[in-house]
Amino acid sequence: MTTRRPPWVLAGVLAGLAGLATSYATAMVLTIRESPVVAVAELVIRLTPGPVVESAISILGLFDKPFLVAVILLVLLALFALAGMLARRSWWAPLLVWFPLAGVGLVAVLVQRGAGPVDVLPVAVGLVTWVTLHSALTDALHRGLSRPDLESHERRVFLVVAGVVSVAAVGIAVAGRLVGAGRRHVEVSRRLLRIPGVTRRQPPADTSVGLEGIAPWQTPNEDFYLIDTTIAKPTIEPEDWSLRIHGLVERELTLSYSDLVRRQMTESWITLNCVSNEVGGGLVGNARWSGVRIADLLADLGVSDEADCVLQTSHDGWTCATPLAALTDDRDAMLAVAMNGRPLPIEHGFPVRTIVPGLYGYVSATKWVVDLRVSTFAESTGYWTTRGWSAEGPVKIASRIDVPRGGDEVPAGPVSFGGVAWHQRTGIESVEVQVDGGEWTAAELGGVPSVDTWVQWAVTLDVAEGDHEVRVRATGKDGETQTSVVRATDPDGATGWHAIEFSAV
Ligand SMILES: Nc1nc2c(c(=O)[nH]1)N[C@H]1C(S)=C(S)[C@@H](COP(=O)(O)O)O[C@H]1N2
Ligand SMILES: [Mo]
Repeated sequence: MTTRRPPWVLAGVLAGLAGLATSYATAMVLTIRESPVVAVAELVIRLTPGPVVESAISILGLFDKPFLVAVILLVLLALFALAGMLARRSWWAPLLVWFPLAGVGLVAVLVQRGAGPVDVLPVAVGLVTWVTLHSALTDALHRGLSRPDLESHERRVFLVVAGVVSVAAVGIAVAGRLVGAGRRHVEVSRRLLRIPGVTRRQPPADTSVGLEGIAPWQTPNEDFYLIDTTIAKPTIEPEDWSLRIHGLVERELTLSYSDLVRRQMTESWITLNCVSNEVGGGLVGNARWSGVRIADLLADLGVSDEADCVLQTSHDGWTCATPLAALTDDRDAMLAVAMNGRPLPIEHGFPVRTIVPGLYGYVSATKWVVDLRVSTFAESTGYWTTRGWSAEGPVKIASRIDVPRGGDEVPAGPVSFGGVAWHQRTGIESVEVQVDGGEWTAAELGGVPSVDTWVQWAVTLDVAEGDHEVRVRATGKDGETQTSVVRATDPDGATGWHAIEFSAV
């Protein structure tokens, strides 16, 4: 067997580059994200200690990320070459490169915010391309080398195949970029959008109780929970969006985006909840939403007395039926165009979504909304209600402990407890905590601009050395105290008191 290395290195590198090309093209066409290589760069940044990142940025300026991506590409090239050389020895040795690398890629795409199954595809497609081509090219080398007389012929064939693979890889990457350009352009449109009447505002100062570790009263867009059933997020240019309002109305209406934003803008702090939120869970957030009140729109259209709900449909075909009363009473139920003073992020429903204070998202908060049909519950059911969830979804009173975290060790003596509580449409009257089944103590409450947001709470209690359990319960302004009865999220929201264990030392 000849020991010439270059053909093996070339085979490995070509197969690897082809895999990178198909992986890049898949990411461009099917997702709104960058390629898995960029995901790996972001993971590296996340795992690198802050001071190191800062000094890298200060040395490299704005080029820190391109530099890191270039380093990762060089490492990949070396690994592709290594896999090629390993194939010279045995068929299985390249597995030692393929699988760890695929594993790193998978972890990197899956830890991205709001990652779903579609984000795995670029890694999978890239791996399959790489492994298939790698095997084909190195098989050809094995065959050629076992017949030395044919070497020059085999060599020519090999070089031709190598050339074709390189051209095809570049072609696939460029095509992916072009096909994906349309959906990517939406992010540019979104960033450039200035919506009249949308303002950015700090939360009122008194909303914070000033205890470190509690969820901030205003949830930043990039930390807001994400729930939807879509595989690839809809990407809709504002000028391509329209909303049809029809059904049991005297006259129907179709609104364009510019029709919508020309109307009176309402801005309101509203907490959004998922019915699947477990007691103590994080599927809840509070933001300042800007949009057009649905009650005003419907009032102009003459809603029939028979109607009791509005069936909402999103661009991706998701539906929900919302009680008409919640859309026509005095609450700020709106077609929202902005979240915390910025155009809605794509994953939160750009360009328009519905927000209804006091109802769980699954019956009200349609992202990418395109159709509102005024109807009756007898006639209309939504995506989750046909799957056994309750037709009406008022948000239940709830409270959560954010500090200390479960399992924390704190110094014995005065210990600060804090968290959030909410009872939308009603408001929170009091929050109490109890350590080890002892007395309930009332917490101090932060301020709130309306009954539709959560409230921060904090209290300091003396705690002796040892292991402890702390529980929390809230009471609404209607005098209703949160029930201790534990119920699952299915079919209409969890109940029970949040409790955590901690030790004082
Ligand atoms: N188009 C669409 N809208 C949707 C959903 C969905 O699956 N598809 N899920 C709903 C649910 S269950 C919730 S809790 C909220 C979550 O909104 P967020 O992802 O902006 O936090 O969106 C609602 N709107
Ligand atoms: Mo939800």
